[in-house]
Amino acid sequence: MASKPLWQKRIIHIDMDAFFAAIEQRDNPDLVGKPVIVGGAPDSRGVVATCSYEARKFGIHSAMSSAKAKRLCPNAIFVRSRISVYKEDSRKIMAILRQHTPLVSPVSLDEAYLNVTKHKLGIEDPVTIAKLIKQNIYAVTKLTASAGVAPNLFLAKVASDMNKPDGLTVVKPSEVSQFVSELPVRKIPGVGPVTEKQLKLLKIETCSDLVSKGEFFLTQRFGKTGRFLYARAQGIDYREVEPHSASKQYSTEETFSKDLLDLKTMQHELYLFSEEVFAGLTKKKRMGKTIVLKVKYHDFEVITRSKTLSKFPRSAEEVFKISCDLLVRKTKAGKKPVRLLGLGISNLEDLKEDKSYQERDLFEGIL
Ligand code: TTP
Ligand code: MG
Repeated sequence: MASKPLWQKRIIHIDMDAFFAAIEQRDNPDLVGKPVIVGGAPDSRGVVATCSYEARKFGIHSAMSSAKAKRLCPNAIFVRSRISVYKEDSRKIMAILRQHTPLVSPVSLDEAYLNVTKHKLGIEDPVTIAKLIKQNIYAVTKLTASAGVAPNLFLAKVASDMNKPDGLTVVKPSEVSQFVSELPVRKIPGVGPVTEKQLKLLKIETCSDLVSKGEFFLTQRFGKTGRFLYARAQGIDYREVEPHSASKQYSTEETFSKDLLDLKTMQHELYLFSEEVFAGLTKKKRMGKTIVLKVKYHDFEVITRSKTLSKFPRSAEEVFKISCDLLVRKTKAGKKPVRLLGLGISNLEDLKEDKSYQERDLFEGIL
């Protein structure tokens, strides 16, 4: 087949459309065609988990406060999350993906990467495979998915987002340069509003602008991130689809019924979170060296602060101490009211595969 040498690596990224909201519309025909918001009630302090495409026309999006969403669209129908139902659909979707290749890496409930370079049934054309997957998913769940087909994970992810809902976007190896050239920097996963703003000050708006600045300039300015941006801007991504990296972070968070100003109360919350996260991971026989603290202030500014240790944390107390240190030294907690606190451990690894940890565990009798 002529296309074979071109497609050295065939990656598909699948992302379900308006996942939670689409499930609610599927399960309740009265909601079809209407602005549906899944998440907290509008008279609570909750937020929008997601909303139907009909609601998005009003400017509503994930993480917006439900109260604001209600102001933007007074006729919107608010529905509470039914996580167990969404998890069951997710399980079915991931099982469908694994019918095509064992190399499936779920990123969240509704999103996964597949490496289909060697397809289980020998299908060579990745576009045919993506079409089949979308059909399979619809047949089983009655939900639509968007797919991106590309020679690497980055390009596949950007592509899947381009023609939502029910999209299928292909970036052939020969089209990579053209595809990235006019791509806004904000489309690079990892570039948020802050980085976007910094880049804009330097007159960098597209991937072409990044490339023309050169690697030296970008690394001088942004360190490791500069190198990362320079690679992505050329469409380069050497990451592999790792089937076991289902969850890279284990975390918990809470939106408080009243904003917190008192550090002691926040530390108490972090103590409970540390116990939950450490015990949860220990039970799963997984652990990570990066402790991540998330703070959302009363004005909805969200920050994350993290610390990476040289060894796995040994106890919930250790996680607690690090999170308190981050809270006190790296956030405005105590000075600015806090609406939400979250704590996670990331860069997770299987403990079974890490001998040093097992040895230390046995020695210290942790598990
Ligand atoms: P997304 O894939 O980001 O969003 P989506 O599937 O609703 O819409 P899109 O068509 O743009 O892909 O997230 C998947 C689900 O994760 C989403 O349905 C709800 C949940 N979610 C939250 O609960 N909170 C959030 O902030 C986000 C972004 C998603
Ligand atoms: Mg989605």
